[in-house]
Amino acid sequence: MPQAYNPAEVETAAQQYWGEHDCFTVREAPGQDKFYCLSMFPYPSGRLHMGHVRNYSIGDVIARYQRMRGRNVLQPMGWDAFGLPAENAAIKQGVPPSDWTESNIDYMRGQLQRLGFAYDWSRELATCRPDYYRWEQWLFLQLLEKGLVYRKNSVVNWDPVDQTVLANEQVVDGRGWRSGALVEQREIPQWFLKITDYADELLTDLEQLQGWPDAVRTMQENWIGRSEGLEIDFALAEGDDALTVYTTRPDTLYGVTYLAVAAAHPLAQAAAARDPMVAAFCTQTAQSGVAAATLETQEKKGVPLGVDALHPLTGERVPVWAANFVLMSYGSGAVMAVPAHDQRDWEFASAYGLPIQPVIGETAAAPADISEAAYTAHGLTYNSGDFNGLDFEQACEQIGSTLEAQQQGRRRTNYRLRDWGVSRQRYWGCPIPIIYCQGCGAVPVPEAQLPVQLPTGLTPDGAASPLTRAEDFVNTECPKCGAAARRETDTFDTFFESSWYFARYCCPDLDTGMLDERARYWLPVDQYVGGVEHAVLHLLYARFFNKLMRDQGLISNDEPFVRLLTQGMVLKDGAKMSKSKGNTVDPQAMIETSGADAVRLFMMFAAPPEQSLEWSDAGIDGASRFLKRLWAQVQQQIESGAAPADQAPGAEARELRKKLHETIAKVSDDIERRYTFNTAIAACMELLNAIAKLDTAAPGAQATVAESLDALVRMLAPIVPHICHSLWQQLGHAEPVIDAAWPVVDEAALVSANMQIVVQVNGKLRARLELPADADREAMAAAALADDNVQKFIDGKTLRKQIVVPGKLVNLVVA
Ligand code: ANZ
Ligand code: ZN
Repeated sequence: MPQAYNPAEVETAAQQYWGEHDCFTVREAPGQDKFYCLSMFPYPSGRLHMGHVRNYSIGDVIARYQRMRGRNVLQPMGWDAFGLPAENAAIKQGVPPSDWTESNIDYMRGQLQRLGFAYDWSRELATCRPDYYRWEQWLFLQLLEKGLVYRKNSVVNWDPVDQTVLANEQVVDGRGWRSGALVEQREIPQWFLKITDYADELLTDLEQLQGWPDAVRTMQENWIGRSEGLEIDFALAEGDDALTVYTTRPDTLYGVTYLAVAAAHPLAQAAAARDPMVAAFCTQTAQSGVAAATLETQEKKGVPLGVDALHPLTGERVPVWAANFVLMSYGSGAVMAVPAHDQRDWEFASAYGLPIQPVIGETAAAPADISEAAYTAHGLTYNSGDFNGLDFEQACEQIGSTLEAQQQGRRRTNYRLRDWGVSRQRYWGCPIPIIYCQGCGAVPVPEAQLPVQLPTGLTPDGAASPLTRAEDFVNTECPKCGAAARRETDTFDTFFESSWYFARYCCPDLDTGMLDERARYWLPVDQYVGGVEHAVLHLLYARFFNKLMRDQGLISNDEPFVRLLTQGMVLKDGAKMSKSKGNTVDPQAMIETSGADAVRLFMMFAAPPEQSLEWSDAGIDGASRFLKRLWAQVQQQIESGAAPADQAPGAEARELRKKLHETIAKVSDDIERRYTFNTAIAACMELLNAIAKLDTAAPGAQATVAESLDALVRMLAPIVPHICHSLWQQLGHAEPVIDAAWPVVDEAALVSANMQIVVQVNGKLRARLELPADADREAMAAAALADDNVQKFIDGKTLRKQIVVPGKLVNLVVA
């Protein structure tokens, strides 16, 4: 009596087996190829969503596949456990963030286990635990010593009613999310990491990342934003001072009609002290926010400073303005405005009636038309003194050299990338290990006193961080002079934790250091899988931390992630599944009704991993039906007993074998190189159909079906591991399918039982014939001569010559 497929039973049994045999705990095995497969760890928000299920199914398929290819595979899992949602939940429900977080972790761990992911749970980490964050406090202090950390004033969103700093996402239309109060910009001292010291390496090493999607590398490149240009000093008409500007278009120098500085520039500030109009403009600009995107689109506004500068080549006077589109934090906070060839300058000049002087054209004979908009393309110089008729490179070179010789110019590289402000005025994060002393200033916490533990019992109420009121935490002694002192109450940006967790998984139990030699064995991560929403910041910070840890002598790899797969979104009715849209499907319910394998199969089958996936209940049913068919086919095979020995396979069996080995080749390539798990599954489905179709009475059928099912179960094992675990056992194998070797292509089987040949008469195609693959020259010629159509063309003529190319063609020469 064949057993019916019962997913719940099969899945419990497989998971029990993996647990009892500790199947996924790994150790370093020097000499064996290692493979580190990592999926981005989740924020423990409460329950898994479909995006998680998809992400982790993809990672698991790759990990299990690599294991069957004989690699020593590490696949860990953990929790990105600090962050704002825990504080929000605490405010709503009155529970401390630690309790909320830990109970979410317990629930979600159970869900991941129910899905059968092959994680080494012995390495599980949660970033909110002191044995983890202690080492980032340690690293921070090392960097402070090295001069890679500094403190400076920086702007935050201040809610005057709740008396608290707000994260950007807590500011809704300029108002505090809870109080509704108008948010103010305030300057407070904050800690920064000098990521800009690594800007150049972060950019050039993108070259190494050939296993990353091009789009992600481009996004990183743009974010770093390297720009090569010239710094030019414009002497001020009165006094000895000069105003330095940064430009990437030295070729347009003769088109400068005014200079513009940021409102925060010292020259504007000095003018503000004299002139109330300037003062009013500066205050207003300071309030209106600093987001780069708004700078591009906002109305161009400015005010003249009443100061003139001198053009470094013509000596002409040009007025200096303050303008809201100039950023204090970029270049020198001042620009030479060329309204004819820069659109922002053009809009500004048009608004304030400043002259627009074209100096670039498509030909040297006439400048471009700039009556409707600036001409921003490169071209030839015009109306440019000694520098007419030059192209962009020539003009930059010659003008640059001239200014350098005058000591009024310097070549310079700038980056858009800013240093990373890591201070957050939040409770649920890693404490920044600093103590403030009246006498000694900011003093690092001595290494022996680490970790600085976050008190876990506090419940935030929406106003200032409860840490600032936790007197036991705040009050301490200065490590230098012993005087009463106060602890830093800011915590790290939670990107801090996620920037190095991939390394800590290698040695999560280490309590004498951040990393040990195990990290050198496992790193870099061979395959990283996660959402494309992390393409810029998380990946950039992780790459940065990797280099910091390398320069600290902890690891030796330059880059953390060799290959990156960015998975697409899960959609429902064409829209992103999300709580706010109310269109979520809870994976838990699907797992309970259809089983983990069906959910995994559907996820991997419905779309290639990098594209969005449209959720469909019918799709889940289709997946279940396929699993039932697979199960039934194996049952049938088992019932039919052992294959008769020494029965030579006939043409039909040989065709199935050919299909089998073609499938092995395709599935291997689809999983390993192309990541197209959907087409791999489609090929497996076709193979199952071909197996079912083969007449069981055909010569050699049974042995070929046995071989095919053996391989099919192994090929599907990474995707639907539970059912394959069971079927593999039922097929009589002692070792579990997770340790079975991936099937190997038999090249000989790929050769078809038949071959196609063409027949020509006097070089003209007259027939195509299908012959047995082993037909020799005589058999080919005989078949050619016997063909009806060929007969028509040789009938009544003399056969002069007969050319046979084995396996290909027969040419009959007649006269
Ligand atoms: C003159 C000029 C003429 C410019 C022209 C552009 C086109 P990237 O490529 O991003 O480095 N700029 C320089 N500092 C600035 C600041 N602090 N705030 C706003 N804009 C600033 O851009 C460099 C260009 O951006 C510089 O080249 C400068 O304008 C402007 F036809 O100088 B340019
Ligand atoms: Zn002191």
